[in-house]
Amino acid sequence: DGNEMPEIESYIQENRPSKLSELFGIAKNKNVIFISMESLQSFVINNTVNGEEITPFLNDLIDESYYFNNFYHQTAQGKTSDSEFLVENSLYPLPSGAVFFTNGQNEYNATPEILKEKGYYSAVFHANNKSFWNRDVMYDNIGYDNFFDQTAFQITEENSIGWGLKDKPFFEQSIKYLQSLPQPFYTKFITLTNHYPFELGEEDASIDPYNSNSKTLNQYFPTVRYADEALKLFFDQLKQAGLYEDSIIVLMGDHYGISDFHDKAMSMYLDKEEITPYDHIQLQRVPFIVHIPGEKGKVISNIGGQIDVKPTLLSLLGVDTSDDIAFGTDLFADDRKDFVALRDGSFVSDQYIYTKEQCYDRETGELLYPLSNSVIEPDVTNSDGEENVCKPIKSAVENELAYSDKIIYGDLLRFYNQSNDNEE
Ligand code: GP9
Ligand code: MN
Repeated sequence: DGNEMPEIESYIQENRPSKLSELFGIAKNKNVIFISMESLQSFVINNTVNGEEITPFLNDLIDESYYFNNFYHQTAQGKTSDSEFLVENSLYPLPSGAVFFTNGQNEYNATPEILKEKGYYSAVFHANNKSFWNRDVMYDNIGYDNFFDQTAFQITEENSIGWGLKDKPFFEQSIKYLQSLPQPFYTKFITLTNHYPFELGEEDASIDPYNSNSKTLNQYFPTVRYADEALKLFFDQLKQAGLYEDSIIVLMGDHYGISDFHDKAMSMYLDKEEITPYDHIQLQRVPFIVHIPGEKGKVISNIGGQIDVKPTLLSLLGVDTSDDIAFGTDLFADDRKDFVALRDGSFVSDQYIYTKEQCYDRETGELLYPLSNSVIEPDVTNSDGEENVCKPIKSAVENELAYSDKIIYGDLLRFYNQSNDNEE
C-alpha cells in the first residue's frame, strides 16, 4: 500500500544538497550523448603498459572535461544492466539477481520519461539482441522512444569479435541514425568490444598485451586501447556531423573488467605486494567524464558513484528534481551526502573505506583497527574505548540500501507518482 513512502521521502528530502550547483542549467536543451564503456576501470587512465599509453584519447579528453577520479560503480549480478538501472533511476540495483529482469515492469520515474516532458526524444544504441538483460521491456517501460538494437546494424564476420559488432563499426554505423533523430535528444551508447574475455584480432591491436600469468589481464590492455580509439573516431564523426557543439557527452565505465580472481597479476601490474580488501574497493573506481561544449572542466576528486548520475545530468540540463525519489546527489553540488554505498554494503566515505568488516583510512589505506578480527560486529571499541568510526556510516548505508530495495520489491513508486500527479 505504499505506507513506507512518506518515511523514505523525508529521508531523501533531508539528504538533498541545500543549494543548486553553479552548473545548474548550463546545458539546458542540449543533446545528451551518454556512452556506457564496457568494463572500463579507472586504473588504466593516465597509465601505461609496456611503456605505452593505454588510453591516449581519454587522457586528452579529460583535459577539456570534468573528470571524476574517485567515482565508483555500484553494480551487482546485473552487470551492465545494473549500471543502466542506477544511471536512469538513481535507485540501487538488487543485492542479487538483475532488477532489469525481476522488476522490469515496475513503475519508475526514469530520466527518459522526465526528459520527454521537457521535449526530448530518447534512444539507445547497442548492437546486441534486444531482449538481452530484458532491455526491450525495461527501455519501453522507462520511456525510451527507440532502441537501435542488433537488427539496426550490419553485422558480418569481418566486423565482429567476441560478443558481436566491434566498437568502431558500431559507432560508425550509428551516426546516420543519430543525425536523423529529433533534437534535443537523450541517447545512450553501450559499447561491447572491451568485454571479458577481451578478444581482439591482430589487425585491431595497437598495443601489445601485458605479460603475466593472467591471460585476462594481459588482453585487457589492447582491448581497452581499441575502445579508446573507437571513441576518438566517434568524436571525430560527431564533429563532422555537426552534433558535437550542441551536445554534452558523458562517458562512464559500467563495472569492473578484472575480477579479484586476477589479483596476483594485478598486484604485479600495480607494483604492489598484494591486493588488500582496501585496494579491491579502490579498483572498483570507473571513469566518469562530462564534456560540455565551451567549458574547460577540471579533475574533481570528490567521491561519487553511479547513483549520482541522474541528479547530476538533470541538474546540468536545468531540470528541477526537488520531488524526485533519488538516492544520489548532484556531483557538482557543495554539501553532498558523504558516502558512496556499494551494493554489498561496503562503502567509501570522505574519510573512510569500509569492506569485509574492516575500516580503513581512505587516503592512506591504513587499517584503523588492526587488532580485532571483527571490528564492527559485535560491538568492539578500540583500546581508548571509542566506537569504531565506520560504524555509524555503516548503519546509514544499510538503511539507504534497504529503502531502495523496499521501493523496488514493493513497486512503491506506483503510489508516489500517482499522488504527485494528483497534486499537479
Ligand atoms: C551485453 C552487454 C554486456 O549486451 O551489455 O553485458 P555484461 O555482461 O557486461 O552485463
Ligand atoms: Mn558490462
